Amino acid sequence: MIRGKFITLEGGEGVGKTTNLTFIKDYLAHHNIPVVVTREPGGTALAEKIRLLLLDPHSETISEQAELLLVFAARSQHIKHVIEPALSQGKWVLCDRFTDATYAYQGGGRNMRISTIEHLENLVQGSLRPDLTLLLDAPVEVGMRRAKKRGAFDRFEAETISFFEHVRRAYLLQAELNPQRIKLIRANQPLTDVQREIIDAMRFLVRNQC
Ligand code: T5A
Repeated sequence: MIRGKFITLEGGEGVGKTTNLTFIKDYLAHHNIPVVVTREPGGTALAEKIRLLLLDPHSETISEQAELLLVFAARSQHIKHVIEPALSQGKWVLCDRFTDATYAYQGGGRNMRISTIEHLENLVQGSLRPDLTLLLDAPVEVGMRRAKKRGAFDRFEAETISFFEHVRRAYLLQAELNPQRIKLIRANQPLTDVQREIIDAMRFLVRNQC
């Protein structure tokens, strides 16, 4: 059995990850590629409970360290019960956020040590890394304006503009450090143009599969 491919979607708040997830799923289905769509934090019953804890705007103050460990606890469950089984059955996995979000939010936003994140990444993931990451990038104000339309903010969305500028910068740094894996998509354009860039970024991986 040929192992499936692992694709992740990343970017700041409201840049259009969820919107484009369905588009990518349909594109893969069109090429007869079986795909599991999932998200982080979340993807299993326990990991979804951890997600609720992390996003709850009314929770007690969560320390930066507790936040980081909760993110990786959810990820550990997700990898063991969803991601690895699907990949080893030859399915592709399309995931709304993964560890680049930890580098961006906990590393960039919360200023946690990158070496600590790397250590947890190696511990929890072993050699598992995405085959392709689509990084949707747009100015912070654009994403926040779009996210605002959806209503009440969660615990992260209630952060300051400066926090999100740090998140964006950390994402762009990840792209610079991993140019083979991370493809930058300009999300501040009409949806059809965003989706054209997504297809361009995915073509190579899909062509090799067909
Ligand atoms: N987190 C997560 C961490 O801190 N560390 C971690 O390791 C991980 C994995 C998860 C939160 O957890 C944090 C980061 C996050 O704060 P989430 O729900 O995954 O939360 O993330 P959000 O960014 O909150 O997801 P959103 O649903 O807000 O944003 P999306 O999915 O990027 O945006 P989407 O698709 O919902 O679009 C927003 C609006 O914009 C419109 C859409 O129609 C929608 O109304 N839109 C466009 N409008 C015009 N032009 C375009 N091109 C558009 N694209 C979308």
